[in-house]
Amino acid sequence: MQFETEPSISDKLRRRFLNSKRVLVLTGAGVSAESGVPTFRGGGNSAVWKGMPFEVISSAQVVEQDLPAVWEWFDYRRDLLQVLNPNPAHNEIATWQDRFSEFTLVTQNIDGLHHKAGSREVIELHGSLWRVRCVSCYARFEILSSRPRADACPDCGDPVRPDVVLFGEILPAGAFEQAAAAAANCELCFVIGTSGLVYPAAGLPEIAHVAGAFVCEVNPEKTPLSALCDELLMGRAGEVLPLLSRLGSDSRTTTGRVATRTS
Ligand code: BJW
Repeated sequence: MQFETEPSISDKLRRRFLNSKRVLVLTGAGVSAESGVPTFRGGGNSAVWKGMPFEVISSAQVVEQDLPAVWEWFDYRRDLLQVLNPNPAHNEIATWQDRFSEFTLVTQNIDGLHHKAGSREVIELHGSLWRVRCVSCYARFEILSSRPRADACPDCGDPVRPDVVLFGEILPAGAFEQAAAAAANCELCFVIGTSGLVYPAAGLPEIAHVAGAFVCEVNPEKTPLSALCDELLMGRAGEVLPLLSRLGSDSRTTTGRVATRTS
């Protein structure tokens, strides 16, 4: 889909953006799309690996049955990522941590691009492609690009696996609870580049909405979460988010195409 005009930003969102202190951002694969990272549900064949859809290769069952195949898939993706860089959306979000006094960034992404853009204290709900964990003692280790990845746990010698959360697996201890507490406490919540299909992450905007926050979705497509949002900024994150930071220096609202619901 082409967006030839900038999405408009309502006065309500503008006021919230300029005055809120407690802000939560939830990101998904779409925030990294403009960096060249394939999305999961964006169509095409990008999420198919040797004929296996990602729901199969990224499942707890395959880790148990064929760990080498899982490593092949994750090593391949890490090699692709090594040369990719944050885009204007990651960079914009990184500036927000100093703009709002209580800022929480929650991501479903495992690509590490928020960190690379300078974001600190990112809640990574689905783990990281840049870490391994031991299948037995659960020790975690960073993967350094300068060294070959470890096959065995340096502590106990058992095999290691990617430190990511696959379908049917539980999230890292405390991660969702911390994100849910921030969602329940925020005044403004951005939902950026996620299809809103995978739980429990997709439950966070609803927690924020029920607690009275203004919820704004940034996505070129509508999602199942759109209906609960107060405002939809329909466009690519790397183009839309920089418009928000310009609000402080521009008292006008922008005009153009947007689907806006006021509450
Ligand atoms: C742009 C853009 C641009 C494009 N700018 N936007 C409640 C109800 C039903 C089921 C469940 C439930 N609770 C739990 C479940 C089960 C399951 C689940 O949710 N299933 C559903 C699919 C039905 N959840 C789990 O299993 C979770 N575990 C769990 O709940 O544990 C407790 C439990 C255990 C056992 C039984 C029951 C409960 C774990 C979920 C782990 C998800 N893992 C993955 C793989 C990670 C590793 C890997 O990378 O291989 O995480 S799946 C995949 O989906 C990945 C993503 O993080 C996740 C979300 O995808 P995301 O980010 O939304 O991306 P896409 O591609 O779907 O969407 C991209 C969006 O961007 C689109 O909307 C585009 O339009 C947009 N876009 N370009 C802005 N430029």
